[in-house]
Amino acid sequence: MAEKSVIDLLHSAGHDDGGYDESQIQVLEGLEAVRRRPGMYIGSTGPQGLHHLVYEVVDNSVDEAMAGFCDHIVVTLRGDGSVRVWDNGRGIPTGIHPKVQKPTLEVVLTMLHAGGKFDSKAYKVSGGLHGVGVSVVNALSAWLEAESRRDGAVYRQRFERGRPVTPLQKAGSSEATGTTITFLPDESIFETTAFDYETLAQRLRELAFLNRGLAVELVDERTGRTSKYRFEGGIVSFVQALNKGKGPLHPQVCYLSGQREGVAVEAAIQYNEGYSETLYSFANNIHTVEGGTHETGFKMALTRAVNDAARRLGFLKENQENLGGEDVREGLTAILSVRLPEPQFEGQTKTKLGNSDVRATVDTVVAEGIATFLEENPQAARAILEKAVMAARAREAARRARELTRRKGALEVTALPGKLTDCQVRDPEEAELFLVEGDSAGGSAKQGRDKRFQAVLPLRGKILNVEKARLDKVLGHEEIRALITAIGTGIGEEFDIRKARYHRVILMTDADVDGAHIRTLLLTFFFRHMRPLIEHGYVYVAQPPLYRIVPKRGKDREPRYAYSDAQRDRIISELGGWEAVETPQRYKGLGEMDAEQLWATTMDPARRTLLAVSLQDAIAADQIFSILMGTEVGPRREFIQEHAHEVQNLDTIG
Ligand code: 0RA
Repeated sequence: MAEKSVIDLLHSAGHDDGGYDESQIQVLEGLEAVRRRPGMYIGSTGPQGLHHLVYEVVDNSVDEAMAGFCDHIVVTLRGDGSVRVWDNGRGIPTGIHPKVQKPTLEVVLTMLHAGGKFDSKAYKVSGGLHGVGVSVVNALSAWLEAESRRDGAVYRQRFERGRPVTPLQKAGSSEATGTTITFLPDESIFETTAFDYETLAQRLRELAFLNRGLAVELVDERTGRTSKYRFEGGIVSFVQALNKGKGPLHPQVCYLSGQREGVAVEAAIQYNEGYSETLYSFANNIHTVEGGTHETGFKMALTRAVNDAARRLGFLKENQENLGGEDVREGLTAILSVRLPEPQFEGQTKTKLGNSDVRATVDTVVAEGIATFLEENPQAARAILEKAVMAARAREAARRARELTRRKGALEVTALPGKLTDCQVRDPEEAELFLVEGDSAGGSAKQGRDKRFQAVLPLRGKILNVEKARLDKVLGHEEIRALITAIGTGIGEEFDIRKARYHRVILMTDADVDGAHIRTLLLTFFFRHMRPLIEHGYVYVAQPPLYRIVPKRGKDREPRYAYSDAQRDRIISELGGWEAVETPQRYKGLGEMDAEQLWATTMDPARRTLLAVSLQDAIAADQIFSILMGTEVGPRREFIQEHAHEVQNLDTIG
């Protein structure tokens, strides 16, 4: 294989079998391979792939922090579109590499290395999208400048499209150590090169939570905005932040940690008064959205430890059944973080940990930690056990209720809700369901749609407050029942993705605060009760236009539609300025569009833009929702005051 790894080179310094020329060819072939098939290395060339460039560089700095040599990272978004990642680690080594006969810094930045067991760093990631190496970032950048502060000096080297354009040069002296990487993503490779502050801030905050004491800053020189994260409590602070506004059931967070067979395990647990489960797991700082062996071990240990305590303290009598896993996770907020030398990432999105021995290791550490916590905190133990016993009862009641409705449903002629205007095709792959806010927009959508493959379900009034309602109550709500029946998958334990009647479920709400609210409600519902629907990429948000602009004269009086203020201004200037157009119509709601306009702007697959909802979007919605609807008034007031000026931003997803 042409893409020989740097590890091989670093580890085989003794026996020379190639030399300068061969390694030079490898460099060029390696860079070309990355530029030819960027998706193979960073997942995509869309916004996600673009942001991965930053994560890749930051991961290297975090590795330095995990090794104990770095406690500060600064990411700067610069006015020219470039990004700078600064750290106070050891600095990239600059000495001549014995094998390649070039400075190690140049080797690190130009040679592909397979999956990152680079210089046997203990916890470097070996799968997934992270850990591909800074050389990939270099290959995909129009230019990159690397600076290393080490051994009393500052060294610099510049690259263009991955190739060195200067040699490594000493550029001054410095007593400090660390690395600064500045790069401009290549716009001939990426669909978009605009970095999103929120996206980066979210990930950097997560890294700060996962690495206790590490200071991580984000500076946006384009806007002057800055954020700084540093958590003395680490994942304990993470759990407290997640439970903010959700009414913690016990004041102390259960924190446990341990190391066995080369795997470091850390978990923080706190229950709240709500009914949903929030368990975020990480392996080597990567969010394992699809779970995996560490999560399985955690859940098994939690179930066993809670049942043991319930028996011991008399919450379960001898003749009573054990509490189920779902019962002991009702109202649970937990972070599980594991670190291991060679993680295997599997699953559709490579976010499922596959190392089979990790399950037992996590199980042992977690079971012991929870047992100790429950013994040492009897009040917390009582609150948790009471809640789990209640959950078991409610689940049993819900099961009976479901059985009743199922029997009733079987006798009815048609199971589909009356409000649903279905499409003709039966192939879910082709079929789309529009969830439309309000009856008048629902009417336009029904008229405007392509009835062959587009179905419409209008949603009216206030959809229930899913936050406060248990699953059995949620089921009792008519709007939600119609939604569940239309989608066809069922919910909760009985959810079956194969029964989905549509592979596109499209939220179509007004571009105002109420619309954003309904969207938040629906996303929260999907997140909590139909999560695989989001994970499979079946949930979308429609993008209705904000303006309609009609040219005054000329042959072409076709109306133009603008989806933002900036686009409105651009269109008007293209048409010849404000004189050349009628007063632009600002749409306040979907209801102002007639059927044809709705079709042309928002529903026609050839002309519309749909935003795919990611799990990250849904998690964000869930958090906004908890704060807006939660039982505690304090955080809600704070949130509204803090964000009142950003309502525009709240309205955009993706
Ligand atoms: C290679 C070896 C060592 C550290 C690094 C690279 C390194 C890379 C980056 C990228 C951004 N920040 C970074 N910090 C360090 C090990 C250092 C040693 O052994 O002295």
